[in-house]
This record gives sequence, structure tokens and C-alpha cells, in this order.
Amino acid sequence: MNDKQAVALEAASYVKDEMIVGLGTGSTANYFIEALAQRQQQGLRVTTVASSTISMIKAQSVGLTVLGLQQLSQIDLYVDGADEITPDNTLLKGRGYDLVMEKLLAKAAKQFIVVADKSKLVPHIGQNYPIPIEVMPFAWQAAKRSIEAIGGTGELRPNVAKDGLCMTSHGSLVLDMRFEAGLDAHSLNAALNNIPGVVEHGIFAKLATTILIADQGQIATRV
Ligand code: ABF
Repeated sequence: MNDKQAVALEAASYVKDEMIVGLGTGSTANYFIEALAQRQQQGLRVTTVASSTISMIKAQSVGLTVLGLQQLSQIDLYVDGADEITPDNTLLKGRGYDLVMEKLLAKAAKQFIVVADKSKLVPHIGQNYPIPIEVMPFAWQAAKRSIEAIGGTGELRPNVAKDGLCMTSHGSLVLDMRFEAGLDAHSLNAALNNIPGVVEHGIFAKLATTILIADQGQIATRV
């Protein structure tokens, strides 16, 4: 069993009978979906809501019931991966470009458990990746100018084939922006939240309630 599987299995042990569980996106979240399906086969009753179409299809393929966010009045637990995790539990997410649903679920859930291996630990946000910023297509230039005014540099994210632009499932474009090293993630979070045309961005501040980090089979828990 690799570290991503181990941490996903640990997260599945947090799920109690009749919970409504948010499903993240990515390789670690995929292992969680599989572990949850196994617990369902052993008798656990669970309903899920997915953060992306990819996760919805994955969950349905292993027999989980997936409802839409609009059908739910509460979410008990959301489990998802992250791209970067700082010592104060601020996260960078969004390499998979479904930021809007991911942040909605992270905020709506009573508990948000982050699952990751040790490679995701960083001293500060932006260490390994640019900050993904989802923008309305008609406003991307204006939004980019506003982001540049607070010190960001970057470009629109290309699609996987590199012959066009990446478009999210909600029809937005993504700016991948870098900021000077050591810039305070909380100030940047607040500044980005205030820019018109920005739909959502990848800084998840003060949202995680539990962080599970796997390192060579050992799981460390941060709360
Ligand atoms: C998504 O999965 C993203 O927000 C984050 O970019 C990514 C982490 O994926 P993995 O577990 O494959 O590293 O939810």
C-alpha cells in the first residue's frame, strides 16, 4: 500500500453511518472514494456529493450514491487532497481546476479532512506551484491587471493538449499566477477575494479541520 492509499484509508475511518460525505478530486481523493466504497460493502450507509464530474463518475462506478449540492442542506464531512500545505494549515489547491466546488464543499462541510503525503508540505504557499485563479472569460484581462497590481505575474493556463486554453467545468478560464516569495497567504487570500471577475482561487485559508499526512506508512494527524 502506498502513502496516498494509507492516508485515504485512515480518512475513511472518520466516516460514520448515515453521513453525507463530500468527495474530493485527484489521485489521493480517488483512493478515498475506493476506501469508502469498501466500507459501504461492509454495511456502512453513506450518501455522497462530488467536487467534480470526474469524482462523480468514479464514485458511481464503485457503487456510491452521489447527490447534487442543490439537493443537500448539510454536508458532514469533506475529504480532499491538496497541492501544498503550510505549517499553519493553509492549503493550495486547484491543479485539477475544479476550485469552485472544492471550496464550496470545504466551507459547507462540518469537517474538512485533507489527505496528503509528505511531499505536499511546504514552508509557504506558492513554493512549488503558481496560485490558480479562476476568472470569468469576459473579464480575464481586467482581472489579470488587478492581480498584477498586487504583485502577481503569470498567464492563462493552457489545456492538456497545449493547443488551446484550459476551461473549467463551469466555463471559466484559469490564471496561474506567481507572487513574490514569502508573501503572506492570508493577505493574498483577502486581496484575491476582492477582485471583480475572480470566481475563485486556490488558497484555502482556515478551512481544514483535520490534516492527515502520510510518510512511509505512518500517518500524522494535525487538527
Ligand atoms: C484536487 O486534487 C486539487 O485541488 C489538488 O490540486 C489535487 C491534489 O491531487 P493529488 O491527490 O492527486 O495530489 O482536489
